Amino acid sequence: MEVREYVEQVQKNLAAKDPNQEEFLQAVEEFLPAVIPFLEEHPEYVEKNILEIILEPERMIQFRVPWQDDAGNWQVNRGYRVQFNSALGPYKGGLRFHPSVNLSILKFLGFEQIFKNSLTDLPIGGGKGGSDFDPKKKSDSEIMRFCQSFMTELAKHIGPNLDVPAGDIGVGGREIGYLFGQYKRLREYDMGVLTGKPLGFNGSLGRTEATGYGAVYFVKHLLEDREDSFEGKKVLVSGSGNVAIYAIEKAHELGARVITCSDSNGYIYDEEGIDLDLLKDIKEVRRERLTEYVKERSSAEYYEGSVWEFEIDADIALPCATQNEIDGKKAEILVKNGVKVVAEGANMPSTMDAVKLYLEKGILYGSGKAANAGGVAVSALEMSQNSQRLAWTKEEVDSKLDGIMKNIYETCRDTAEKYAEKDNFAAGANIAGFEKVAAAMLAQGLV
Ligand code: NDP
Ligand code: 2IT
Repeated sequence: MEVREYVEQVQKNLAAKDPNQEEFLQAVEEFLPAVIPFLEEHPEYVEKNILEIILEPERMIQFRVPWQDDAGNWQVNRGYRVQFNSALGPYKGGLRFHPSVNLSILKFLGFEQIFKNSLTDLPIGGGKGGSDFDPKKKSDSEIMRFCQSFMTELAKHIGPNLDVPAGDIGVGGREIGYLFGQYKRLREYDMGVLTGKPLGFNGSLGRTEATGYGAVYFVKHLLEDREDSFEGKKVLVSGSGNVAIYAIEKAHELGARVITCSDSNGYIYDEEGIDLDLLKDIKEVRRERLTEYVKERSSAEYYEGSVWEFEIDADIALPCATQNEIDGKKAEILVKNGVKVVAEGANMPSTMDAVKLYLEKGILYGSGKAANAGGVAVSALEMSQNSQRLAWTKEEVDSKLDGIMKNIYETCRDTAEKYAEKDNFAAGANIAGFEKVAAAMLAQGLV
């Protein structure tokens, strides 16, 4: 059978099995065509039906999370962990707490995590988990009780050599702290069971910053390759959470001016550049909405809706909020705005139509599994430090992160040239990520 026919058949079989898993099907549809040229050179993988095997998570866990709110009412949420692939190491990937969480979203995230983790060249498999719990407007005690109940079940399924969760949307240092405390009560003080731990108890310096910094480092290396830099560039950022904040911080440090950030209600346009101290205070300390920002900053304007509908000249776009925030129409606005580089701090923020347009228009595009790999890479460095019972300095971690992002950029670039076309970094990421995982799976007997 022709490789293309095989790939189409695999896609059809999956769509028939999981017709309602829209996001998962989207992530697969973006991935599979990219690996065709690689498979054509490696027929042994097609003979062994590697694609259908890799699309099936090794294990999925779903559980009940009952918890009591401050008014004394009992509530219940769904908890999940998708243990997708352990060819390269223990399952590794974040936990997302957001009302939209379902199996489709977690399977898309877990699937992409396999190849992202492979690109880091560190010994980590792929997984993802979370809950449809909505952390907004919850008290600190409610968050704690929820985390304790969630971990009471999850603890049965994770461990430093089995599965090592971390944060994602709605899960940061506070939540990881509560989750860790509960794991410790139930099992033992095993610091390697979670990453993104607070600095006071075996977290890694630089993990909080890693995803945002990493996305900017990815672009930095891409620009350096063209004898260009961030200096003087105008940057559009979406989101105002962990990834967005540290992408803004590093972009400013490298001489750019970030003029937007957003949340799920609206966005800020700050012509003078985002005031990061104010943003951090509002989001990290006070945990308030972005509308607070304009009250305290005279150069800023607030608009409802999506930042990607904003018409303004800019050079670089860093989507750092959530999946499918940029569709074809919004991508057209980016093109009109004059954006030349899109690098994804978020996971799958661009729809297939948007990606198609980037490639058509020659926009340099770093897909999430390459551009946002810095977070999980520093998570893996946290695991190394925990195993050694040693803590590295912030400079050591940061220089390793920069090196890893450089390597990821170059791998995407070189693999694209070898198998796809020049500057198709997304294809390069898919192929290079897949190559290592597929080889390991084959060598391990396709288990
Ligand atoms: P946070 O919870 O810290 O922040 C999420 C941000 O995105 C908030 O500003 C939030 O706004 C916004 N957002 C969330 N959902 C939506 C939505 N449906 N529509 C519009 N805006 C939305 O999460 P992170 O910063 O950690 O994660 C952001 C993205 O980066 C996600 O795609 C995540 O998977 C990805 N990522 C995260 C990594 C990490 O280390 N944390 C690593 C790699 C990728 P609001 O407050 O209104 O909800
Ligand atoms: O999407 C991601 O890579 C993350 N949320 C980080 C995962 C991790 O294990 O640090």
